[in-house]
Amino acid sequence: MSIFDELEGIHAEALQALETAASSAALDAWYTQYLGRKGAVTLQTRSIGKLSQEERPEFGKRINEIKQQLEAAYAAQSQALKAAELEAALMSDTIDITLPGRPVNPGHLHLTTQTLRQIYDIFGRMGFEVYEAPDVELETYNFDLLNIPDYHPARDMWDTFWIDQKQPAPDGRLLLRTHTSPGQMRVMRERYPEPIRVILPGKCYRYEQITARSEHQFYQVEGLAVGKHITMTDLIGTLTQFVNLFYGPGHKMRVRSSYFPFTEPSIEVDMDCILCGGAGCRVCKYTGWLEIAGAGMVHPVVLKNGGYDPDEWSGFAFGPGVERPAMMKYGISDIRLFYGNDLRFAQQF
Ligand code: FA5
Repeated sequence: MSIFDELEGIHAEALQALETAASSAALDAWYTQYLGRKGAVTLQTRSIGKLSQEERPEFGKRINEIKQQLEAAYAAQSQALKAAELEAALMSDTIDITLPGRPVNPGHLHLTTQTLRQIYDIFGRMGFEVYEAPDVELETYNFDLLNIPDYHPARDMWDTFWIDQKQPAPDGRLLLRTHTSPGQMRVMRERYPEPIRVILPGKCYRYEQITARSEHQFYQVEGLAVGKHITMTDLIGTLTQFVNLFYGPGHKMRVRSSYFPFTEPSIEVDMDCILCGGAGCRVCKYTGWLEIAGAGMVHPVVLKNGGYDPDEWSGFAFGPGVERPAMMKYGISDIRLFYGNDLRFAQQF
């Protein structure tokens, strides 16, 4: 077979193969096989040396013609394939508007937020407004002004996360508030000489072991009332009303003498165990009672630090948590479930 015949054979074969290249990948392979650097047509140019001087121009011309034809055929086929592929993609992407929609999960408020809102609502009805104080607090507001100086052993009641300060701040050391009580001082200093009736919700932080009952971040809702004739009876009446509205009517409440440096006298408030109705169970440690808040009459030193003359003014304060009351109300046995991000828990409320 002459070199010319061989060339024509390759030409015919390439055209036929092109017709069967039905995908971009097959087309690329075809191009490499015939027109690529080591393709069959390209390699034919090397045969030119085997021809006589007279035959060479004719052979060269024919190779060029074939190359051009194949390039054109390749371009046409490539365009046709792309159009077909686009058409197929468009067909498969077609939106079938008759299909039923996928349900959208809109989410809902977290149990902590729901509980906070219930608490705002209850105290709002009793005339308390919401006051927000900072999470990052000065040591002096969290402790000293609340009658807990540096040397005071009561500081051990609140294990503290201190803020790492590169340079000492002029107003003293910073910390993450260990309770919402420093807000008492902020609101008093801002509002003097007006009477006060506020709740101060917020997150508290304690360098504590995490257990089923204790988190190192949790919420409290501080309550503060300051006026001219406020007594312990007002405090107990307010808390009784809270228990009735939050847990439902018919609950018993009791107060026990306690100690907080910023209240005098101080009390611990208990209610009958919501799970066993006071009969005694594991949750109430078989006492029939559950602690719901620390409270007391605002200490004269604290009133004075807030700008209020204790001979003229008096006040009460209380500080329940939020998660623990919610645990009691909804029968939740482990506080860690609140912030574990398990949807099976969150979706129940
Ligand atoms: C206080 O923090 C006082 N500031 C409360 C107070 C305010 C007393 C005003 C008098 C007047 P205590 O450390 O007991 O007190 O915390 C109060 C409530 O916060 C507890 O009853 C509990 O509900 C909640 N609490 C405390 N520590 C944790 C914790 N680690 N995890 C979850 N809740 C907690």
